[in-house]
Amino acid sequence: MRLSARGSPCTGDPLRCLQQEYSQNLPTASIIICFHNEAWSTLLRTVNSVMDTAPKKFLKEIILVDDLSDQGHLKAALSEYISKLDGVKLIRSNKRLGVIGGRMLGAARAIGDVLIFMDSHCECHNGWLEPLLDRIANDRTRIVSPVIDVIDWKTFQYYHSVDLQRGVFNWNLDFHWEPIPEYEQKWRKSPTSPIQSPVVSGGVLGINRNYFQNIGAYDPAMVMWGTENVELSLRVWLCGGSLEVVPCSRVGHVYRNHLYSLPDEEIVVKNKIRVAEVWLDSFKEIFYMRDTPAYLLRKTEVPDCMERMQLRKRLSCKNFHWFLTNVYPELSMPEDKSRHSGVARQRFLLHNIGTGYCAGYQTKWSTGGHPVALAPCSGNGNQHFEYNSFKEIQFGAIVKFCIDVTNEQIILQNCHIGNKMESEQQWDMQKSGEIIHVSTGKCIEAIKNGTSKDLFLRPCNKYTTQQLWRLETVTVMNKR
Ligand code: UD2
Ligand code: MN
Repeated sequence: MRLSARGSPCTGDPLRCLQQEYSQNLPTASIIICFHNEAWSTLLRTVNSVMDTAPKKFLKEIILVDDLSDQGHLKAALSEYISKLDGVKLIRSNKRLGVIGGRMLGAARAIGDVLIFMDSHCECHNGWLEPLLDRIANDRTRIVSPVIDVIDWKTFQYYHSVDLQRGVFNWNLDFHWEPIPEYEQKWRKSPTSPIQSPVVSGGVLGINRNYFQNIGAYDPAMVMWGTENVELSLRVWLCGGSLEVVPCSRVGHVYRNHLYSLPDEEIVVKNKIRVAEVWLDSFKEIFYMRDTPAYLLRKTEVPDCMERMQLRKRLSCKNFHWFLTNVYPELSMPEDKSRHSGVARQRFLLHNIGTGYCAGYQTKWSTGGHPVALAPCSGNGNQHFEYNSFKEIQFGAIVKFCIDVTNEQIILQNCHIGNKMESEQQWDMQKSGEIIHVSTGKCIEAIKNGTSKDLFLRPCNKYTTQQLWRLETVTVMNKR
C-alpha cells in the first residue's frame, strides 16, 4: 500500500505535490535541533510543528541540543515541558559547541536512519518530511533540503518563495539563494522534480545517518557557526554524493538580523579559510583576493588541515575544478559582472583594424602555449574573449586561458589569476584601440608569419593599424 503526503500548502505546484505517493517503508528520521538562547515560543513552535506534521511511523525522535544557553526559560521549565513530550530528548552541553559541534553531538546520539538538522526557529508544513525521506531512500548519498520560506523575525509574517531557487556561494564563500538556471529548468521532468543545488542551506537538511558519518560528518575544527554548509556541500559533491532542493517539501525559517556574541570574532573567517585550504585547490587564491580578512589572517596563521586532507584522499574526492565544470559552471571569476544577469555573459571579438581579421584560439600547441591566430571574423566561440578587472584577456568558458607572451609571440596560457598580484598576463585596453602589455609597455600587432598571420608584441606605434583593435561585443548563453 502506498501513502500520499498530507498536502504541502504552498509549493511551486501544490496540487501535484498532493498527488505524490510515497512508500510506506520510508527510512526513519531523527530531527536534530541545536539551539543557543532560543526564544521559548520559536523553539517550541519548531518542536510542535515537527510533531504535528511528521508521520509517527517515520519520526524516530526529536533531539534537542542545548548549546550552553543561559536564559532562564531554557532551564527547568524547558526540561519539564520536554519531559511530557513523547519521543523528544533534550541533551545539555556543558561546553559551548556552536551549531557545528552541537549538531555532531546530536548526530552521535541519534538512532534514526536519516538525520534532519533543523534550526531552532522553524515551522514545518504538512508533507515536508516524506519527499525528503523518499529521495534519500532511493539513494543514500543524496543530501536534501526543503524549500525554505522566510518568516520575518519581527512580525512573524510568512513569505512563500514563489520562484524555485537553488543554493550557491560566491568567491567569499558566502551562501545565497538564486533562481535556478534555464538548463536546470529544462532538465527537470515536472514541477515536483528535485532541483540540483551546488550548496544546501544549513537551516534544514536531511542526510542518511551512516553516510553522514562515513563522509566525515562536519569538520570538527570548524568552530561555532558559519560556512559549515558550504564545506559539507563541497565535500558531498566532490566525494561522490549529490545535493538537491525538493520542491514538495517546505519549511519556514525565521531569518533574524542578529549577531551572536561569538567568543572570537574571527571564527567565521577561520572556518572559511579551512574550506578554502581543504577544497578549493589553487582556486583558493581567488578567495584570498576577495576576502581581505582571510588573506591577512592566513598570512599569520596557517591552519592544520592534515586530517581533512587525508579524508579527502581516503574518499578519493574529485578536485574543485571538477566542481566548477560539472556542478556550478556559473561561478565565474570574481570580476565577471555578467553573472549577476543570470544566463548571459558578455564576451567580445578582437577585431584587428589593419587586417580586418579577428584573433582566435587555435588548437595547435607550440612554445609552451597556444599561439593566438588571426582568421576571418566568424563570431564562433574560438574568437570569444573576456576582459577582467585583473586586466587579463581571457579565453574559454570554464577552464580559462589568458593572453600571454612568449618570445614576443602572443599565446594563450593557463591563467595566473590570483597567484600573483602582477603578472605577464596584464593588458591595458586603450580607447584608441591599442592593447598595451602592462609589464613591457609594448603593443599587440598582427604580423604575417609565413602563410599565417600571428600576433606579436612590438613597440607601440599609433600609425600602425595592425596594432589597432576594435572590441565587438557578443552575447553568449551559458550551457552546461
Ligand atoms: C544559517 C543557517 C544555519 C547555519 C548557519 C551557519 C539557514 C536558514 N540557516 O544561519 O543553519 O548553517 O547559517 O552556521 O540557512 N546555534 C547554536 N550555537 C551557537 C550558534 C547558533 O546552537 O553558538 C544554533 C541556533 O540556535 C540555530 C542554529 O544554531 O538553531 C543556526 O544558527 P542561526 O539560526 O543563528 O543561523 P542562521 O539561520 O543565521
Ligand atoms: Mn537560523
